[in-house]
Amino acid sequence: MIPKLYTDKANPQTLKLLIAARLAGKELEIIFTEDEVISFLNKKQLPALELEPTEFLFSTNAAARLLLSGDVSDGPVEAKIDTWLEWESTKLQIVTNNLLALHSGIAKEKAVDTSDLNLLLKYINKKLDSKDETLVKEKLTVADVVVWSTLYPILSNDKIVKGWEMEYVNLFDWFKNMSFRKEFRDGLNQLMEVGGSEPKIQPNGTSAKKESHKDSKKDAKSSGKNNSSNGLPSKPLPTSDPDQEQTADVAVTDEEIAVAISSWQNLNPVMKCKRSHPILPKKDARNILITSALPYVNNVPHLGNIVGSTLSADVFSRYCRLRGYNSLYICGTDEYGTATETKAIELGLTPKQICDKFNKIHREIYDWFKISFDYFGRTTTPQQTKISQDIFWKLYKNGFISENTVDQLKCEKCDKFLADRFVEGTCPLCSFDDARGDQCDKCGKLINAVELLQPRCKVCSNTPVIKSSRHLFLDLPTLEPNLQKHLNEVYPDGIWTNNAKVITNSWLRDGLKPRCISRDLKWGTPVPLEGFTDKVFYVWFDAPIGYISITANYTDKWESWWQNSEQVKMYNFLGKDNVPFHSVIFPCTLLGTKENYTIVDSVVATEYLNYEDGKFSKSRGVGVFGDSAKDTGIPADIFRFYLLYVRPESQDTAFAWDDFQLKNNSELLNNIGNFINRGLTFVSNSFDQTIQPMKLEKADEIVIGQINKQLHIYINNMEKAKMRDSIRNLLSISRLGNQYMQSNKPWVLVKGTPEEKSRAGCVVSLSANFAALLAVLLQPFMPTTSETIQKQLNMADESFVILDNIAAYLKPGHKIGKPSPLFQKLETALIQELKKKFMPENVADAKKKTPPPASSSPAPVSFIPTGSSAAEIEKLTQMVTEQGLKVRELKANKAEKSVVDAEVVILLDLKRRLATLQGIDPSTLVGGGKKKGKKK
Ligand code: B3M
Ligand code: ZN
Repeated sequence: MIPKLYTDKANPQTLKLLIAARLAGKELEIIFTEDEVISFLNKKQLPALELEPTEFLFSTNAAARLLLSGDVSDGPVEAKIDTWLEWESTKLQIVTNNLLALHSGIAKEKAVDTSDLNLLLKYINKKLDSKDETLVKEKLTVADVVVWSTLYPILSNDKIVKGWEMEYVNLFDWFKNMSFRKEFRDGLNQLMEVGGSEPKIQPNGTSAKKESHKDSKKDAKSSGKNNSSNGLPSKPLPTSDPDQEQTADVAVTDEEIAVAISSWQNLNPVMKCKRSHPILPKKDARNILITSALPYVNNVPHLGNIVGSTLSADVFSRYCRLRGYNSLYICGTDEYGTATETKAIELGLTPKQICDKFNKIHREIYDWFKISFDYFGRTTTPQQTKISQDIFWKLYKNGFISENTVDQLKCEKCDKFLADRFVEGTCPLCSFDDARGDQCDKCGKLINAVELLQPRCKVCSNTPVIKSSRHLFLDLPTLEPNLQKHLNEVYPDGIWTNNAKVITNSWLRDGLKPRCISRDLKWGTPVPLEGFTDKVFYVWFDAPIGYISITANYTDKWESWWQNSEQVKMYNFLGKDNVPFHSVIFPCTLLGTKENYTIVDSVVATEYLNYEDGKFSKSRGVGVFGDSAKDTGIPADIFRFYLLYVRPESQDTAFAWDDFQLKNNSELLNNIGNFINRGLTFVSNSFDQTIQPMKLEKADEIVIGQINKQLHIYINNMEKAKMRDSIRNLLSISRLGNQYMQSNKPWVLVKGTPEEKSRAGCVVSLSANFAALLAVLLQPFMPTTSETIQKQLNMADESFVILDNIAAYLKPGHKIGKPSPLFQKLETALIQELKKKFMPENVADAKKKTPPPASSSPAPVSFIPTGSSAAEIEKLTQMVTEQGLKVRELKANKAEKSVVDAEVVILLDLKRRLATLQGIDPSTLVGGGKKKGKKK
């Protein structure tokens, strides 16, 4: 039978079961029994879970665990879960129940003693690491469900929780993380439904009527009323995932409002420090050195590469600048090594030509994406040779370099030592004859290339011979204690994503081994030691030194950044596969010099971004690569926004076109775009483009308080490089703004009495100010859009700054510029075409089913901002020409029809846009490429 859950009104214990069932994907039949006992029981004990007829479970912890039992864990995990469950039922529940009873009974003025609870909260906070997402490491378990459910009534009640967020940072991080989970929110909604009348979180996509403006007083009243039985406050959570919630309620206390109003009235947003190159560390400043992994020159980066390193670092770096920190963002191409040599052979170019070619490609891509490096260099420079060799000599003189003989396969025909991936052969274990140089794909055995039977050179199929070669090794085992000491120092204050810590710790747990740092290659930094001068440094020894040499090419005072560990904090942004080189090997290299090198303080690593249901693949043409993103005609800002919205922070995520379209149309167009444009148009049309006096009423003060609270959370998230969360905070601010406009109806007021008209002036001027705040907060994510808003608001550059609290950016009397729409709708036709274009295999399948797109398909969106200029026309003309060429080339090469069609749709769209700009009726255009009406 489907288990039956008997429950009464809004019982937090029931919440555990509702969430557990959702997590387990199990169905429950819910039976609401107001105050009746279950017939055959002689006392009321709810909730109760009836598993089989008359077989009841009354312990909610046991029941929750049972529901989740599909999820079997190993012994140690089970033991930890036990400990949490017991702690929750014997300690936490007792304290929270008492507290809630007291809180609903006691007069408002009297403060309730929370010291018992504080001890317990402190305990959880201590148990959680700053990067832990769950109570039992690395896994969501019933412990999270149970503890969260019991804490929910307390932690979501702002009357009780005051300033605790700052005190129990880890606890609140965990609490909010859980609150973002769909199962938790849905469980909560269901509980509210059982509880009856209270406002509930809107499920995704419904158009249920929203209350236009909810102030904190109203919240307090309603929760007081409904709290009698269990004290479960029924307001939405303090931070919200817009996926789940379409209203933007933020409860604020009177104190929070007071702080916000005072800063609103007194703060003057002015940027104090001006940036001028070269940027050097300053005494008493927050000196932040930011790097993003140096991309190899054998490939064009795809959207996953971009979000993981350069884009993430860019957002952080832009944020630092807006906060007035003294930051420097360094990157460049990683040009040495086998990968470059191989690419050169493939393209018939010299390695140097490859480097030049790809350095340029990378630059252009990052330019287009508006990645604002302070300096973008490359590793093949004299500085690199000098600094790498210098570091090597220091390691050598300090005794951290040893020598050893290594057996390697050499292809005599190619005159090359073969890296593992250049050999194939027969597996020595299972005799599979297509084993790779590092692993057999049939039996899974890890192979040392020299063990392969009948090895073949992958390039020429010749049989390589075993040659021994002397190599240099970095003595990581001896350096390990120094590294451990450094990590212990930087872990607590730095930003170490969970994956960065887990990977680093697992290297240390296994014990470090000596690492070979030389290679028998030509394309690299020469090893300067006698006897090894025919070799180069291993690219992973050399590449991170690139950060230093690139800085040295930026400023000859590079040591002030790199040999200044007291004053400089270094943040590395990268994908998780690069973690050990940044957290173990490079730090050991620098520690081994025994000089005052700046060693990483923060490793911010992303998980992987997938493309739709699979992986990006250049060879199969799957996914959007940096150079093709711009050919879509969609502005870089939209890509930036979406990539950061789905940034793979704690798990792999995916770039999906349907979702991309949805987020553009809902969050950008309907939320932010709508809010900003509405407010500004009002100021423009009804108030002569002039900001009006703002005499704050209670409703204004509340919304300022609410927005200030979101600003705090935004800053807090950004400081931890949780960009994905920050985006949600700024979307909440916009939602609050929309609600504020909606409930104050300036369009009605403006037609009323003089007082009403001046009230309208206040409302729209406040909204314009919120737009100004949004412009600033949006800048790290969408720099071009931010600049457009800045222009529309006519905001001075030096007022573009993020302060600790909200401020009035636009004062009464300020004249704004000319508003125009910020975003364009993404039409389904275009999205469908792009899907096909970037998923060739599917094109083949789809071709059979769907008729090819004709020129009559709905007009794809125009992304050229309204208001034409000669420059835009020129740009579009060029795009039309290029796209036309592309189509002709495809046709000439007899490309598949659907591929050609996809490009034709883009061509037509470009032509249509050009026609619009030139004032020609686009419907008069003929089909792309078809020589209709044109005679030769
Ligand atoms: N070039 C690997 C990569 O592009 C490598 C990073 C070097 S960071 C110093 O993924
Ligand atoms: Zn060969």
